[in-house]
Amino acid sequence: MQINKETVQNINNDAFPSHQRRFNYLADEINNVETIIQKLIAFNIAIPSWALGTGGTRFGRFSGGGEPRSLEEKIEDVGLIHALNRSSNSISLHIPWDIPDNAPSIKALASQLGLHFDAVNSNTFQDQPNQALSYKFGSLHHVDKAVRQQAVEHNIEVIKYGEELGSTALSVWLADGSNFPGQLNFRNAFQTTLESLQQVYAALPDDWKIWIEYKPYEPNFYSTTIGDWGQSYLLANKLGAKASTLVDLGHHLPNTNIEQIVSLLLMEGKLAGFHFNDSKYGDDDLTVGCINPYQLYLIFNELVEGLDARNLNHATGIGWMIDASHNVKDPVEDLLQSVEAIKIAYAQALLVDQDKLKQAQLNNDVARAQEILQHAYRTDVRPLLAEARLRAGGALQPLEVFRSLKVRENLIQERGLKTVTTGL
Ligand code: LRH
Ligand code: MN
Ligand code: MN
Repeated sequence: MQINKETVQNINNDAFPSHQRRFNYLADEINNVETIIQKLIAFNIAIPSWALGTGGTRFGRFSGGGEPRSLEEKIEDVGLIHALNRSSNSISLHIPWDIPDNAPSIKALASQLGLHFDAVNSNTFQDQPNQALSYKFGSLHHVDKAVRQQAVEHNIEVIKYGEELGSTALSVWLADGSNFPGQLNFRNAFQTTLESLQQVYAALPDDWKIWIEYKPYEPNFYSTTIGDWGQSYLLANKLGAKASTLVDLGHHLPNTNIEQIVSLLLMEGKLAGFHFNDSKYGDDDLTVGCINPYQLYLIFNELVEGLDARNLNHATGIGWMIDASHNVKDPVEDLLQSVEAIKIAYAQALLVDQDKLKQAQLNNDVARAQEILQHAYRTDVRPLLAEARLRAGGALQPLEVFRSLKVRENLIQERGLKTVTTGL
């Protein structure tokens, strides 16, 4: 199924008068509204191929039906999301959950839908059928050199796939760690990880980057070899200019000040990008902004301030990606909500009067500084997002259009009710 522009426009016409009232009211209050809208139009967030189906938990999985059964169908689903929100123009593949064997036709399908390929992700946290050696005790840090070599070769293979598709970044997340005290020599594990990553780094094409994700626990519950941003940053520094640290919002211990981490990584030129999601307890992979939207906004405030300070373009140079998993919601609806939440946080951060904030900070005027931040956060910026979508040819109300066009019902007709997809 595809959604064409005319259909979306016709539905927009009905919603337009009420949108216009809301937009005019808000636009009156903002002096740089045009600049903000242009920034919102330019801002896209990559969709992970593994989030287009129902993930489930280790206790069970309840298929929602009509889920993509192949890479082509995953790309089609991202095409649907992008047709509705005009803010999801790329897909991030996870190999071997996705095997892009026929790159030219995969690329053609994507570009026909206005999509390109974001970072490619390697997978050395699971054993695959026909794999010679097991990752049960780790991959890039394994005590056995042969296992490390196998994992290095897998990463190099992923780069090759990515090159054929036009990706320019390899995203690496390792499950490597230990479950019990004494199981592992921390320094050896870190050192072997570095040496393995150096081999992968050496295979990166000139214009490529390697993004190193960290996570404090799970699936290992005593230690993780790249457990926090310090360990990732250390590796990225030792590797070189093409390496940087990827921040998955769910990969922190409770109450970690993520915005401060973001600000320092950005300052050091070592912020690779994000895996956006939200969580209450651990790596819950919930819809972005559903639990702690204020934290998300504070992260974007650091980004806006920090990127401006370094004169960087917000739309490029940093990996903006969702990493979520769905148990009870329609994956496409969930992803539409996540993209909306990210753009809301971005728009609110763009409203912050950075000059006044700096002044308040210099005066140690704590209440004023807090007021400035909270004023922007408490502004309902949704009409700005809707206006940006309208101008970009998307839907004023993406979720409503998804439902009114009965997209899921159509996908179930096409693909069946009991579908199994690869991924989380
Ligand atoms: C690990 C992780 C990592 C994987 C993805 C499937 O928790 O966040 O990014 O690649 O989940
Ligand atoms: Mn992640
Ligand atoms: Mn995760």
